[in-house]
Amino acid sequence: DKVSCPPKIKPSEKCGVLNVTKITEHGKKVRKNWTSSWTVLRGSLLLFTKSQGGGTSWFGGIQSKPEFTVDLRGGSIEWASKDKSSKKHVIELKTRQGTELLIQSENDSFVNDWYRALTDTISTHAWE
Ligand code: I3S
Repeated sequence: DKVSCPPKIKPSEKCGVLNVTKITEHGKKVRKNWTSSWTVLRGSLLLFTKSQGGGTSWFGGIQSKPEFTVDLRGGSIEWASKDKSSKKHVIELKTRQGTELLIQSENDSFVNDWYRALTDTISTHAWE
């Protein structure tokens, strides 16, 4: 699970490979599509790029062209209930824009770190 962050990442940013799927987009339910994504937390933004070659190599794509980005300002997170996914360690993230994501990893301490980082980010930017 030890993967290094891309060279251009700043110390204030957090990155890692997570399994991600949208479940709702603009308030409408969408079909799940779990993908392994390079994820970078940058300020109040969470950026995702599809990881390549099994998720341990870095291709620099996220710096220039993230596959999608969500703004955490005004969002909320919680641990997903069992009916949301059969997977373990699943975070449910809801954005103010009406996008809902599930974020998961088999590594529970890794997911706990992300949960904490996302919670901190949401509360830090609560009044923006
Ligand atoms: O919530 P669901 O519909 O049971 O989610 C599962 C499906 O999306 C399934 O895909 P298809 O129904 O397109 O074959 C995925 O392969 C599963 O991973 C989804 O469930 P989990 O429990 O893994 O989130």
